[in-house]
Amino acid sequence: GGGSTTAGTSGGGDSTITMGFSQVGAESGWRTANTKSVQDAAKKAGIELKFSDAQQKQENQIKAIRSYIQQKVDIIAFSPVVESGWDTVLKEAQNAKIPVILTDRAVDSKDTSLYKTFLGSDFVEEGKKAGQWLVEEYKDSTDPVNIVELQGTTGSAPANDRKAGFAEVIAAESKFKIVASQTGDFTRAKGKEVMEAFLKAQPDIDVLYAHNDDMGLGAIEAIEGAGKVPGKDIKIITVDAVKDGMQALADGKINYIVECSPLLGPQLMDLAKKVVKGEQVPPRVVTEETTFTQEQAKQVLSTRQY
Ligand code: GYE
Repeated sequence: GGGSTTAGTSGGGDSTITMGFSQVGAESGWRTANTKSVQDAAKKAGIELKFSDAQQKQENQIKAIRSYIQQKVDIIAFSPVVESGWDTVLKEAQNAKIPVILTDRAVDSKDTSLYKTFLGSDFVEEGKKAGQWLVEEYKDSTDPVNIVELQGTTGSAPANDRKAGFAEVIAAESKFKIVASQTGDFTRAKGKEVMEAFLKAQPDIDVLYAHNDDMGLGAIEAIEGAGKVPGKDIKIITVDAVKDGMQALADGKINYIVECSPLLGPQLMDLAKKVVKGEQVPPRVVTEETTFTQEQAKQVLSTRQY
């Protein structure tokens, strides 16, 4: 347990692994489901979990990681709120010989020996899937398509990558135009607020691309508040496929959702056990995901786990 040098095997037969986990926050339905998945899986795996919520602030995550180092946990896992600025604290963990696993979001550190593996989705691919749906949806039209984009948290891997993947695919046709793009911090409240501003500034919006369901759901309130019909007057594409998002999709208010699974807990605990034992793990573990149309949402809604 925490405090052991050869973790899991030392001192009086205490083989419990202690994991320090620094979560991004509680900004979205996805995050809530992810936290539950991690907590449930730790319990099931017999791993002692020290959990902290950083409220979307990098400084809080750095503090949490430093405290886990001080407590000599066996392993640290965290979901980095933004991509940059982690080298110093990761080096501190490495010097203390505490292995680190990245879950959900990536860091941009050049030195990949600073962490053992990165478990999570391929966010560029998610952005591409969103773009591909749009290309297909407008394949018979030559008219300009005006798109507004609600970005995730500035500097986060999912915001950077979902933007890039989407932009790459729609760039193939000049009719697609992103007329406004701004962060909504992955929250419902901010999604609503920014969409209200978009609607005031942009007379002609055809499509909303929101980097997560929650911002899309907030935007739906703004669109309805402006007397427009979401899913019809403005087509909406989001990412995640949490229950509320899937409900809105089934109801015709969202047009397409790219799935991003928050159920990373069991895989994280498996990887953690292997790393603590000194076993080799793949440097990158990508989550499997799909996409949903309105018809598909109606079919699977009742069986969604999150
Ligand atoms: O899409 C969003 C959450 O990092 C994949 O963070 C995650 C994203 C998810 O707030 O809803």
